Amino acid sequence: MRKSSRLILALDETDREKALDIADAVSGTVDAIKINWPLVLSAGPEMITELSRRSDVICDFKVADIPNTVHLIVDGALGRGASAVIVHSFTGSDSMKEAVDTAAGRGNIYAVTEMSHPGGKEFTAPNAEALALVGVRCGVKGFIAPATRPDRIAAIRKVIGDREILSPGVGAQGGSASAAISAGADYVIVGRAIYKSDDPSKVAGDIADEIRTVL
Ligand code: O7E
Repeated sequence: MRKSSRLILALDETDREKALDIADAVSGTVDAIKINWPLVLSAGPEMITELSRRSDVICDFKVADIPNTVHLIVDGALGRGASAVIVHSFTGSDSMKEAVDTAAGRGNIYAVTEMSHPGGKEFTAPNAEALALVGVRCGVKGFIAPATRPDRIAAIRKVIGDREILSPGVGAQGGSASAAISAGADYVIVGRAIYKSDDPSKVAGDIADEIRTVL
């Protein structure tokens, strides 16, 4: 994934045509497009391939399963053209290692350690540093840390060295792109603030400009 605007679009739009229009509008600005179950369930897994012609695609399937099932999901997503897959880290080192081994030479694995919504403070935040250490040992490319709590981005950065941090929670969830980058994130992930706006291209450009002010 290139590291230019440091902005990743979370394309949770469920209308296939609208999703493709938005992807076309912002693909020159964003460094990657992240897709999740809402778009895959409504438009089909072929959207992974379709979008991969426009941008790097990160499949945010938050995989949380036994190693064999992790292998099948990661293999399927990369086989359709994804550049990266996101997995949960709480499943443990064997599942995370299986994801990394399956992706080797074909793509990257990012691990979720702490979620950005208020409920993320209940179980994920208290365990995030320990989960991140396991992810480092398993060789993941990077981690997901919450833009809604920049102090937590800084805390995860201390544990993971120079591995990447992708940070969701900007805009609709109240987080700030520049604060997340300043706290140590490499990229921010933005969904509704872009894909629900009247002018996705302009909003993406504005967020990229904001990020540039703190680089
Ligand atoms: O709030 P939005 O609309 O900007 O969308 C945020 C996206 O990031 C959405 O797809 C959501 O599923 C995802 N996300 C979070 O919001 N919080 C998290 O803690 C983790 C993710 C996520 O993407 O995890 C993997 C990157």
